[in-house]
Amino acid sequence: MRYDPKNPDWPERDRFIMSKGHCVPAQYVALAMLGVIPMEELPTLKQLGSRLQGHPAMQYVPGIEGCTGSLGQGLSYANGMALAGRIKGLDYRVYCLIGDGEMQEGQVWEAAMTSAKHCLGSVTAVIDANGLKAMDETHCGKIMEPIAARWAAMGWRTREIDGHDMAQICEALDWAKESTDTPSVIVAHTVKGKGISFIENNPAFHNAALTPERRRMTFTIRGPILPAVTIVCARTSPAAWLKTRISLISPTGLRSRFESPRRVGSTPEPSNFCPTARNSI
Ligand SMILES: Cc1ncc(C[n+]2csc(CCOP(=O)(O)OP(=O)(O)O)c2C)c(N)n1
Ligand SMILES: [Mg+2]
Repeated sequence: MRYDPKNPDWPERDRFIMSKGHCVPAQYVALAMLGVIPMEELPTLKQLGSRLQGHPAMQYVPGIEGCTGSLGQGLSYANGMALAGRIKGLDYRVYCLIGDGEMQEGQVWEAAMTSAKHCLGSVTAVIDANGLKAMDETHCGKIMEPIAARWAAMGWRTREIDGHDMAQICEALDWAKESTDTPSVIVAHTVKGKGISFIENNPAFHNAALTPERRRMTFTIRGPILPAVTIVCARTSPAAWLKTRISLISPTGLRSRFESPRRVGSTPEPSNFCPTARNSI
């Protein structure tokens, strides 16, 4: 993305909309690694009085471009920004991360048709296709497959990738940038909770705090996390990268600071609403 961390309001910056607003903690970490917000602020996540709330609040946090969290709205934001850029003669790009469960909101499809109708080549949607939503498998609400074919039918360029493979992610983002008049969608196949054995693919951990016992369990950071940190931060600020890497590796580092006492609570039972729910722990 074209972005200057020292000037988050730069009119020509690329925009990112976290349409699946509940994932904003990941964005806070990215903004902290870029130096837009202080790293020390991260442990205040979701605490009363903190500006780092559980859903994005653009009025409080620099680098947040829209107040999302009510699912389904982000692509409409992105379209508006792309049209504004066209009217103002600015060539920035707009990226929008959408959940596969979120796609069950009709507004997503209205917005997708709008992007294509207005030839918004500056818009890139990324679908987090993890097969899960809040309590069950995504298909328990409505069948969303085949995701890429549906977007293609509405006039989008499509690409499917392994969302945990950083090389594929970078390649797909470069591919999206080539477009001038057709919006692009990257369907990223992912595993929810990737990297933490008892959370992976387990709907019970959607927004669940960890019990003290589970907090004591050993976490294994694997998969794309450290490579992702390496690529993103080495491209921007090597110093921030080093600081974050030390923090992630350290037992008293970022991960444990995230688990503040206020967030400890009971872990809900997995839902049995969907007969095929992957609810084993
Ligand atoms: C309009 C709206 N309805 C319901 C919710 C509650 N909600 C929060 S996250 C979520 C699940 C979304 O699933 P998905 O988009 O697949 O995201 P994932 O769980 O995979 O991160 C739901 C239903 C919401 N935030 N907004
Ligand atoms: Mg999902």
